[in-house]
Amino acid sequence: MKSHKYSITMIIAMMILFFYGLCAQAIAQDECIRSNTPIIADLNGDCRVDFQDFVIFASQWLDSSEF
Ligand SMILES: [Ca+2]
Repeated sequence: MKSHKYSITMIIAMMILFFYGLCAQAIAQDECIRSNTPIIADLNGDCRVDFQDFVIFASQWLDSSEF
């Protein structure tokens, strides 16, 4: 019989952590919008720090106004 790499308990725990993360992110985004408090790493101003912000960061990596 083939053994499973992950137990069902581990899979359920990972799912709970994933959905907890989604809820925490939604709460933080609501607080950002409600209080109009910017998040430093939120480069496009949508109250979420995600891959879109990373793309902006990476596209300007090593850019300089000195040249
Ligand atoms: Ca953003």
